Amino acid sequence: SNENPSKRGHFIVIEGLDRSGKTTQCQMLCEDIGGLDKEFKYIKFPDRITPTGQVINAYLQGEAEHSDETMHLLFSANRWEAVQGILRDLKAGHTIVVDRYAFSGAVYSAAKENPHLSLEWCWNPDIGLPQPDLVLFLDISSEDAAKRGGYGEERYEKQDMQVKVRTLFKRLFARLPNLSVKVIDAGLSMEDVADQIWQAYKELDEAGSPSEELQVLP
Ligand code: FDM
Repeated sequence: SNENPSKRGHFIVIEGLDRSGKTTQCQMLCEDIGGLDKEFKYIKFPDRITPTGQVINAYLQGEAEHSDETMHLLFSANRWEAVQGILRDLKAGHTIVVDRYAFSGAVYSAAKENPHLSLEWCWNPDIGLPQPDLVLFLDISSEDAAKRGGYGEERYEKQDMQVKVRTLFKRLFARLPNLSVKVIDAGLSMEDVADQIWQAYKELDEAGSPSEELQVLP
């Protein structure tokens, strides 16, 4: 149980391409955190349940068309509407594991064939969101990702898009020097990836509690 209930939880984000194993790894990490008798929450963006999330879901499934700019701002709003809950849970001492966040938000939009959506423009609406204590980037080549049973039917699950997304993730992380990013080779076995994630979690946990005051995305 929580030895010091006044300490806030850790805020951990897992990012990566489609088929990098993100969702499985989030689940495994949550199970391991729960196994330590610690409280945790799992969040996935986009959250397809909320009103913005329902529009996003219809768009991703090809059932609705909206401008690139509109969609970009809806993905961001879908995060902003979760902020109060995130802050409340962290304060209550719960660790939060997030499946995709502002980093996916910026790079998937910036990967589109639309000159208006520069990486900088795409990053802007997420400035000020709570900054994760740790970002785990599950890195995999688009070829290896595609070998895992092929991409699905959703809008962005195409190889040329995935190639651009991977390059943009690296460019974005390079622009955020104060962010703690750990790159993990997601081409390894599920167990090896999980081990590396667990190692990174323990380092974060043992480094003492994160600063009480959460940073925000710059
Ligand atoms: N995606 C995800 C975005 O384009 N912007 C965002 O802000 C987020 C969070 O939505 F192709 C893309 C990434 C992916 C699609 O994600 C759905 P999941 O993880 O497959 O549900």
